Amino acid sequence: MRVQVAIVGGGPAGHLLGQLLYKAGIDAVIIERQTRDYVLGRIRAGVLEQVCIDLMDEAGVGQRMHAEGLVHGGFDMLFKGERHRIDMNRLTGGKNVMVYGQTEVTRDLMDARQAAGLTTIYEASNVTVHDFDTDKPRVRYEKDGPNGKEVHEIECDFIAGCDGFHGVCRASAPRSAIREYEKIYPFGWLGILSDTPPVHHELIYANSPRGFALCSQRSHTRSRYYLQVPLTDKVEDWSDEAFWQELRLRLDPEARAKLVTGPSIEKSIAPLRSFVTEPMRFGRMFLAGDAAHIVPPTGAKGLNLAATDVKYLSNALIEFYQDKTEAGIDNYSERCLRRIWRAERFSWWFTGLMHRFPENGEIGQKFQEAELDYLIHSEAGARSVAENYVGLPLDFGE
Ligand code: RFL
Ligand code: PHB
Repeated sequence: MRVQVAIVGGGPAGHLLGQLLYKAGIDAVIIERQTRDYVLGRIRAGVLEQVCIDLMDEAGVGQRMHAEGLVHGGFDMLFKGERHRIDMNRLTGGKNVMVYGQTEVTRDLMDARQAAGLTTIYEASNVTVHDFDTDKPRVRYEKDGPNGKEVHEIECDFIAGCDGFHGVCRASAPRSAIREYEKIYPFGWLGILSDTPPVHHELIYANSPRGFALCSQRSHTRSRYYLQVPLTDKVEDWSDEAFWQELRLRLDPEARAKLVTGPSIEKSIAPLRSFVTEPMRFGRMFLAGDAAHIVPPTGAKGLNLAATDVKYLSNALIEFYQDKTEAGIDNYSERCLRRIWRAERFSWWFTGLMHRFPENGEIGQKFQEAELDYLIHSEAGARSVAENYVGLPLDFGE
């Protein structure tokens, strides 16, 4: 098979790129290790920034998102037993975010791809990338045949590494050309999804003496909650009842009274990490999304960053094919990384503000409380949180 762009990874980044390239008449194939159902079964992001909403529209898949997504103009921060609202909409001059799950984003993109008759190769095993230091890169994978091990090869002009943190593309970049920055946090997030009405119409980020908690949602009838837990905890050790009990203890009396509990339909623990790869281009292979960077989920930035990488990459590829210029390609890494570091900084800072760090002692906690007090009671402080939470525009700083 020969295509212009071989996209490794069929998560939200790979699928959005596929759709934006298709709209521009560029021929691409997606090679995904898992099945479609497996990809859709991963419960992850829930909050879309305006730039991500705009990109869904540009990709022609925004219809269901606008019908079912919930527009939020603010969120609550809970500390010392009291809730304080960050009025994002007012503080940013009218900007909002949208609650619409990553699963739904991916499903809409997959459906559009299928309707357009575009090729996605699911269950491709042993994917390898080759010759991206030449102008004839290749992607190989195994599938079909007597034991599923028949080798297939795709020739292309470019490889897009949209294969997430554990993917093959970043791992194949020459070690001498890559620099990685990493911070691992000493706790994880235990998440639960349940078909119960959300405890509040907006999100609640809670800093409690028992650890961080987040009350999020997917719809008026489906809730998503998270608890800060030690990395040593196992998901099997947490019964639904134990989860709800602990969540109640981390909320304020009003939320505690309103909380509706029910059986979990998904429960998992995610470790928290800050991670950035520099650069994001190696010859004719580009990294985008979680393949290049990870943020702790506190700032709700991961999916949004993946979407903006993809926008910059599709623009660069469109310029290459239509205007015969490599300027966008040459600029890709630098352009993405500036935005990425801004989101990394915010996500790291917000994580530090909201979680318990026993190793920082009582004074660490006092500093945290003082900072929260400042942010809530200073217009400038609250605006800084709001501005970062709603996200940067695509052309920021230009
Ligand atoms: P993904 O989603 O990991 O998709 C990568 C795809 O590549 C496939 N793959 C391979 N395919 C072929 N060959 C290989 N060798 C392959 N190796 C891997 C995988 O099967 C997969 O299908 O990366 P992508 O597309 O870059 O998307 C990134 C987002 O998934 C991620 O940043 C967000 O989920 C992060 N995130 C959040 N982001 C937000 O913007 N807002 C949020 O509210 C938010 N909440 C969250 C989150 C992530 C969380 N977890 C579990 C880490 C909440 C949580 C709990
Ligand atoms: C979610 O709904 O999964 C979610 C929302 C906000 C975050 C992280 C995750 O900051």
